[in-house]
Amino acid sequence: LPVGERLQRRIIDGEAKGLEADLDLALADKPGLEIINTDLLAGMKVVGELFGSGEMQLPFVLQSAEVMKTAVAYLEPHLEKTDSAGKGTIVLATVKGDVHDIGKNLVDIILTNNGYTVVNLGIKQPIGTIIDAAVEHKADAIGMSGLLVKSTVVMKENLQELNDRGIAADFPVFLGGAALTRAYVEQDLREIFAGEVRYARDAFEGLRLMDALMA
Ligand code: B1M
Repeated sequence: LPVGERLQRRIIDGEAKGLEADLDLALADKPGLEIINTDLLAGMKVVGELFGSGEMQLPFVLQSAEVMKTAVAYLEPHLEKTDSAGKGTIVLATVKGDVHDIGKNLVDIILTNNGYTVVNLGIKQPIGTIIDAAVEHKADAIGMSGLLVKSTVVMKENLQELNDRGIAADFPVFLGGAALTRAYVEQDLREIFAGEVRYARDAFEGLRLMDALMA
């Protein structure tokens, strides 16, 4: 198999043995970010499909996720970085009840490499903790991630909490994760939120939103 397909296979099979050698081979051919966006994410997509159709059990999904994380960590030093720093601060979290963090951590890497300070709170974060961190760090924005359908409801409640505390206008909110749609965020949620809320389809849209905000 060509190395790209081999990497995809490693994610699907949760096979970490020989991973770094394959990543080195792939790096000789294309930039780290492209390896993540093509080969690795293609593998995770298949994992999601197999899990969704009942052909793959949860412990194997977890193994795949671990290999994905190992691969991203290995590639991180090879990712393009800008020299600029201190462009702005974002508090980032996976919302309450949700453990999915691979996408959130990609957003962290991309923003950090592009000069932003990211306060990454981790997974299953209640809105109170997110708000406290945003206030403490004088954040320019709050980013919430969530992959479960129920997380879309949590995000709505979180926006309502920002409204209720009278601080919606202080923190523009960016939302991302597989269960969201642009219409849900930028129509339904925008209607109930007293501040600015935007949808980010992927980590790069997250970066574009931060760049636009800080411009
Ligand atoms: Co879970 N899981 N999972 N899972 N899992 C999904 C989300 C699911 C769609 C799978 C499926 O059924 N096909 C399904 C949700 C269904 C639903 O809600 N309707 C599901 C389920 C059901 C569950 C459990 C409930 C299973 C169970 O226990 N029975 C459980 C949930 C536990 C919980 O959260 N309370 C669970 C657990 C797990 C694992 C722990 C095994 C593992 C997560 C490991 C980890 O993250 N550390 C896992 C995985 C790996 C997945 C799938 C297969 C892959 C997710 C992933 O990492 N994708 C996933 C299938 C899918 O998404 N289709 C699935 C790669 C990642 C890079 O993409 O996170 O979408 P993503 O990020 C993207 C964009 O969304 C965006 O940028 C990234 C790309 O650049 N983005 C942002 C994300 N956040 C952003 C924030 C931003 C901007 C952009 O700004 C703030």
